[in-house]
Amino acid sequence: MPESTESARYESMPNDLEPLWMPFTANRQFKNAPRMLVAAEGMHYTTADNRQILDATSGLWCVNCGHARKEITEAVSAQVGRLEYGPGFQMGHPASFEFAARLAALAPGDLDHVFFTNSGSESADTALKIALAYHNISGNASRTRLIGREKGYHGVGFGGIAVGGIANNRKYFGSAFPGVDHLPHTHSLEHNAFTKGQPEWGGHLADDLERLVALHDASTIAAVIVEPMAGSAGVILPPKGYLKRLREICDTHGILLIFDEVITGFGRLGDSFAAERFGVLPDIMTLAKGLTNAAVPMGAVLVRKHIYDAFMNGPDNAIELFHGYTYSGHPVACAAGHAALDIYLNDGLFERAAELESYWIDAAFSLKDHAHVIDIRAMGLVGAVELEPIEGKPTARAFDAFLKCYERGVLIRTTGDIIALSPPLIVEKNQIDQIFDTIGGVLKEAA
Ligand code: PXG
Repeated sequence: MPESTESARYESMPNDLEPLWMPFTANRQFKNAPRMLVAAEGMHYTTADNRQILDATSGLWCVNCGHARKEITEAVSAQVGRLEYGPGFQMGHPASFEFAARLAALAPGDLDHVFFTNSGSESADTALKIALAYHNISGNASRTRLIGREKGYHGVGFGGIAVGGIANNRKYFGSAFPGVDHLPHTHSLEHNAFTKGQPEWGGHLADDLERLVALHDASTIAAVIVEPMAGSAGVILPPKGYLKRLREICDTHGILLIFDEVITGFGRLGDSFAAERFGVLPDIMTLAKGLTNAAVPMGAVLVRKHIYDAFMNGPDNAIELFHGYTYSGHPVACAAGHAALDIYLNDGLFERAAELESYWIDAAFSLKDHAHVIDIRAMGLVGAVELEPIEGKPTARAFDAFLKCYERGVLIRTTGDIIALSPPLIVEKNQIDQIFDTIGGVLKEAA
């Protein structure tokens, strides 16, 4: 294809928007007034009408190093030319082993074995399957029950929606998976509104796991999965002591603890992982998004040594886990992952997020007295501004703010009536100001 035609394909408005069924999108509304992104660099997107949009959401919480990083582009294109694909079943290539070793070294404790997937959803399903299989091969085949949490998001696979706790993501799809139960969520405007950082109230909600153990018996429970900070539900930070308490109860009863760190991994909370930030070691950790800076899709599941070792008992020539994807450990994704990890470490981006935290929190709290703001939550470089829903029109107030911010050059994300913010970790202070000034202006006008 001549270059001019090719660039037209990627940089101008398409003739026909109809055939694409867009994910998690109001298709007809979008197609009536499309918001089309054609390029990106650093902190900004370029739109089809050639406007610069400040990215306050790292795409979908995933472009933590900022856009179009040259190091990643070069690593990816070199790998496509060197080995674009190699089978991952019964064959290997160096980049996946090297990347697994680097992730194991970065992860806390003995989370030292890595299973590669292609997305956060696949990571969640993989983690749940590993938990079930682990108990099965360890002589505890009755441990088949999985425990999630209300408002949890673990992607859209059947396992993920079974343990997930967002009604719209589950209600159309049958009972999904038998024997699942849920802990209560920890969101409370009554007790915790406008808390900076981790809330004081709610640590005791972890004790509900004891109630589920009493109800079902520990011998039936395989694992508990939670996001250390609930992202999709609107940035719900863990109450003080909550995660430690979950860890203790899991230890008491031989239940595996899974942290879904698809959003919290790679610096979002001012540390490599939430497990580090909160000082609680899970048995299994799921990753995706920032793993490759989203340049190539990839997910990963990290497991502690005793879990991997439990599988390594049969004959040497037996496949130990009947699970995997055509693209597990894809060479091009590994190349992107290596380059992203280099950037995180060389540029000190996790530390940068920690250093900016107090500036970020103060900037977020500058919106405290705006009309209809009923809560602000923030930590690391993540934050939420919760708005009072318009009576009879839930989500409308936040979506209106989303559209107006986009018109004014700032990309935010909304979930329900909550504005969720997660800028790339390269964000500058003046850009933080721009994000909250723009939102503040929009809220003031709408009031
Ligand atoms: N676990 C968690 C904690 C997530 O946040 C997934 C799993 C699934 O990842 P994949 O790669 O399969 O989408 C996610 C994804 C939002 C939003 O704005 C959140 C996600 C994805 C898209 C939008 O709330 N989280």
